[in-house]
Amino acid sequence: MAYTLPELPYPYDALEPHIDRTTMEIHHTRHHKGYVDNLNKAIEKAPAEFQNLAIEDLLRQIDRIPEEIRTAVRNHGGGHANHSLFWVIMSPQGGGQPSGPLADAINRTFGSFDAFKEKFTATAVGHFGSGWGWLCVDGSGNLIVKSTPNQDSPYMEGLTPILGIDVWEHAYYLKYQNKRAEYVNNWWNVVNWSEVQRRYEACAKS
Ligand code: MN3
Repeated sequence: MAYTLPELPYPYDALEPHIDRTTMEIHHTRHHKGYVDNLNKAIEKAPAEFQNLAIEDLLRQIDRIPEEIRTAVRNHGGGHANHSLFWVIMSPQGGGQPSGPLADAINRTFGSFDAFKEKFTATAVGHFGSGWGWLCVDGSGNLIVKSTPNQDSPYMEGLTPILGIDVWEHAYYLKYQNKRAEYVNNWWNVVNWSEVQRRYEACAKS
């Protein structure tokens, strides 16, 4: 079973003006597709136990993947998982603030939603070079804000990402050029909190 490029749950222009149509189309049809194709090429050479795994389960075992293909799985498998999450935690009906158990956990952990937002923004904007900013849940249910380099995934560290922003230049350069902070600040307007809440609550149950 090969990994496949997921459809976006909205049209390419749906996140305008915050993320432009051309960026979304290139990002999905070329960048994400490239990660999927290269992951499939790498995984063909993997032992049977690594075939047919959900991408999250494959990445959780990154240290057990044979060395010849580990870097390819890290980069392209991470890229596939990261982008698959990224598309669904955004929505044209996004923005605002979370509610329910996630809002309570954010207040408990960071003091307030604004303090969380400030920390997440500073982490994403301040990450040097290509990478991702994340809100993750650890094995004890704690919330963690962090960044990862390149296409490294929080699953590789035993964390479950529930919100993430791509801060590779390909995610914003056409519209924002070098102004990453402006991109990150505008991105909050498209965050799909109901999906992030659903993912948080799924962690709490498991
Ligand atoms: Mn990207």
